[in-house]
Amino acid sequence: MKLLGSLTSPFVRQARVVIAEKQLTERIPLVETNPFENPPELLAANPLGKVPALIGSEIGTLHDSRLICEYIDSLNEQPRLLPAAGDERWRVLLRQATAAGVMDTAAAHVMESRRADGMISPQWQERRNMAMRRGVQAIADELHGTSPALDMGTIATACALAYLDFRHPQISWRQDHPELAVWLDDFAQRESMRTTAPPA
Ligand SMILES: N[C@@H](CCC(=O)N[C@@H](CS)C(=O)NCC(=O)O)C(=O)O
Repeated sequence: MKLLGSLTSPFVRQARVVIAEKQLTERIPLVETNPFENPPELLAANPLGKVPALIGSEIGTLHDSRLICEYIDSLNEQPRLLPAAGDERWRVLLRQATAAGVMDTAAAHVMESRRADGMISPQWQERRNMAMRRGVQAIADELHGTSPALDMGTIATACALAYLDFRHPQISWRQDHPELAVWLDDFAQRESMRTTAPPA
């Protein structure tokens, strides 16, 4: 198997962290892929032309980071990152969905800011800034006073917040949520996070 992805995408990082936590890095190496160059291998693997895409699974080619993460989680039990059933499964999935929404909004904001002069919409930029701030607020409220386990939700959350640090300093989320910043800084010490950090 191999994972097609870029070194800067938070969606790809989420899959890479899951792969690392499951000790599957040698079995599922990353093949650096820039989606904006439309490489034929990526277009064949994902009709949407986005990364990540997973090639060579026993059920064929997979795309979408959440689907890829769930498939990788099914490959072994060490550790299980998505509870199989019960309330905890829904809590983890909700946390993952909020983080995915922050990533979607953050990535769209980056794309908007790369448009030609005069084509950038300040209204959309502001709408996305507000959505990212509300997303972080929801994450902070949910994690407040807890010691969250390593799971699909916390991995997605860490990748989303780290992406805001990387691409969106204007959000200044650390000032508003110091407890969350402490949590991320601690989580970021994990080897899976250190080895997948975007290039400086
Ligand atoms: N929902 C997708 C989103 C993936 C995504 O948007 N990836 C970006 C990189 S951060 C991409 O490939 N963009 C290329 C494009 O939009 O054409 C997932 O979770 O995998």
